[in-house]
Amino acid sequence: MDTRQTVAYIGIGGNLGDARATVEQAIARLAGLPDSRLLRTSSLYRTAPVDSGGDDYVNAVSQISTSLAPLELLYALQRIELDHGRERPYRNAPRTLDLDLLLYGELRIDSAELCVPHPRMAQRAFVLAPLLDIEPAIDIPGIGAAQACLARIVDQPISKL
Ligand code: A4P
Ligand code: MG
Repeated sequence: MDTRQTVAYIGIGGNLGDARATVEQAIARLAGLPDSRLLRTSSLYRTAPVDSGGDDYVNAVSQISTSLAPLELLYALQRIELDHGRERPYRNAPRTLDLDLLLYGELRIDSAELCVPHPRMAQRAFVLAPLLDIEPAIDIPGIGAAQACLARIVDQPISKL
């Protein structure tokens, strides 16, 4: 088994049903990921939908240390989504639970199944604000300081729960 540990960041979001409870359960599931350790989780945020409809979302970001390969981690996240009744009727549909692999160390991946850093994270306050809670000086590989990305965003209402 490859025991090298990589620090990865997971974006958590939901806007159907009791989204706060779902996000809290998802964080508990992240703590149980195989070959991984949950290091830190941001505050929870209430956020207005971006490119999406329905109720406000609850969003958070978790930092893990893992020896899972990126695709293994993605599949484990998709398993947790499915266990929360996630359906995918159309792109950006309201969802009980969305788990996105935001960052996997310094790695940059651009495949059909997986793009890391997550391609839209630098334009989204609901990702950047919780990420910066955990790691205020973090850089997004290929893009730059997350703090500078957040400073450029306007009109994405977000508040701590
Ligand atoms: N995929 C590729 N790269 C990744 C990655 N880094 N992490 C592929 C996760 N998945 C990745 O995702 C579609 C496919 O993307 C997957 O099969 C995987 O192979 P999905 O979760 O089924 O579909 P989606 O969520 O509709 O698309 P996506 O791209 O995850 O949407 P976004 O961009 O994440 O946007 N507004 C607020 N306020 N809060 C939110 O959380 N979320 C979205 C979803 C829109 N608006 C939002 C929020
Ligand atoms: Mg997703």
